[in-house]
Amino acid sequence: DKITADKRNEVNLRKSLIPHKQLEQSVLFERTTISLANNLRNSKSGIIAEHKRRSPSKAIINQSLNVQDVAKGYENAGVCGMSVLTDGKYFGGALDDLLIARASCNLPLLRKEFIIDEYQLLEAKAYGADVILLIAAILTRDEIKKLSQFAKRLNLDVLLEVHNEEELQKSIMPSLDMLGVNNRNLKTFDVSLETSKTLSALIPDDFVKVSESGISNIEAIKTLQPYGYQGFLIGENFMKTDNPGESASQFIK
Ligand code: IGP
Repeated sequence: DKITADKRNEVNLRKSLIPHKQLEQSVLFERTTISLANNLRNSKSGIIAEHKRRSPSKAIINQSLNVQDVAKGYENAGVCGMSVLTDGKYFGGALDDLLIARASCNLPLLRKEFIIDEYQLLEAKAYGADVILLIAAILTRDEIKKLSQFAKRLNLDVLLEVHNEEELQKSIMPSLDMLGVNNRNLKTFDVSLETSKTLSALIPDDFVKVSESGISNIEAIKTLQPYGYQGFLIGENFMKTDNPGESASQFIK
């Protein structure tokens, strides 16, 4: 589809400008990564707080904050990890946002991106990520396998995102660490926590369960925990405020 075609062009351009050897030689490539999955298994809050300037569903969320302040705020709040949108076209993010977040905090960082190529995993590593997102809706089972196995070789955690049972069934494999259920319908942008509730029973226990999108209060988390969710990916609810770190801290006791 459209997003995949856009990404293909972007990745080809990037590859021609920065060869993969150069990424592999960057300083951060040697860094020891931090496991978000382990953090989530050992934490009560389970919050993964996102940096997101805008989105296709909401237009502008926040354009005035800088990544450094947001990262430090989230870390001080005590979140388990931070998600950084690196897609420019749809979300107004950049790989440099990831780099700045890395320089500003010690949280495990998720590169939030439409990953379609192993080259983007080398970029994730070179720019300081600890975790990568794979979206079942845009990948075949073979692609998920190839990309997740490559990520594991780079010591990156893998969060696999699904929206429905079919995507879940096609994706289950041992090279994944976390299974994320996206509560936002990709076509209508409607959010419903029912998606997380329905799919939870189908996720094998070896994976950390993460509920993504549309979480706007602590009650939502309390509702999802009995279904086995240990991770809660929250963007807009924090980013729409003047102080995302302070907003996140209200979710953590
Ligand atoms: C965060 P929200 O509703 O709290 O801002 O959602 C996160 O789940 C959302 O940004 C997201 C996303 C994605 C963005 C989930 N999966 C895939 C881009 C691509």
